[in-house]
Amino acid sequence: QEQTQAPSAASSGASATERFRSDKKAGASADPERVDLLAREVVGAVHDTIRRHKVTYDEYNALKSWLISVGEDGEWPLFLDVWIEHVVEEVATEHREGNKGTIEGPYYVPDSPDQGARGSLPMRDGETGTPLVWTGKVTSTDGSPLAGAKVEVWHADNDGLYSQFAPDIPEWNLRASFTTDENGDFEITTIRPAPYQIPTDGSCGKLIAAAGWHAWRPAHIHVKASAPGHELLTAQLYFPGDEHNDDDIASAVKPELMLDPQDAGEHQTISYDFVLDPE
Ligand code: MBD
Ligand code: FE
Repeated sequence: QEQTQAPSAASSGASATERFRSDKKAGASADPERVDLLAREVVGAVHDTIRRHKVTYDEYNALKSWLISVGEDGEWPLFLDVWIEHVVEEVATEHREGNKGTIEGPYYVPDSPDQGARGSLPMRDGETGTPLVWTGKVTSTDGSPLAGAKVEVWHADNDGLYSQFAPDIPEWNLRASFTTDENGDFEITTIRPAPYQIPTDGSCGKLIAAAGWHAWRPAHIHVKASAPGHELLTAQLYFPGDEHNDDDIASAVKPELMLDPQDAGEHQTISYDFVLDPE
């Protein structure tokens, strides 16, 4: 795997913490009975692991030290979205008949600039990467086209970096929203993103190194598709042949999310539609 520049923990980890706080995603406090049940079960699962594997004081203190540093680095959003969110997503969307989705991850920013039904993600002059032209349609599960649906797209650049989380990238670079036309259609121009390595210099990187894991996610395009009266779909789209499609560190790849890019001279074309579940 070609080595890409890893964004520093200080920039991408801490920005993800600020982002999460300012989006006010943290919901209202849960029902005390739920808190009691869930907290007891999670703590009990830790107790079981300690007994089963005879965890030592050295190991307990290593955990304590690591947990403290995850917070100091601002890497809780990264840790949770990489190792926990995929199961939350699985449970939250198991009833759906429309498109499969997957995790949001730590780098979504709401209110990206709207480009209408057809247009390009904002990018720098000479933005590196194979140009991609993506055509698609948004429909409801009964097949009816959804006009005025919103398709929000964000992805890493050719160095695996996200605008607003890595330094020195224009604010809305490779982030945009689109609104489907009267037939539910859209056409999006962008570049192919690179595989993403989660920061190796922070606490999540320390865990990965200590456990002998790798830090890679396959190249992916993040998307949210939404329409009035329908459930919000959050997904990521992947490219066939990526060496990390089968061992994504974030466990977020599904076969239904695989693209089928076609060469078309200087660029590639992809076709991917969204089917949304009525609320
Ligand atoms: C990413 O780009 C991402 O999508 C996820 C889920 C976690 C870390 C970085
Ligand atoms: Fe991502």
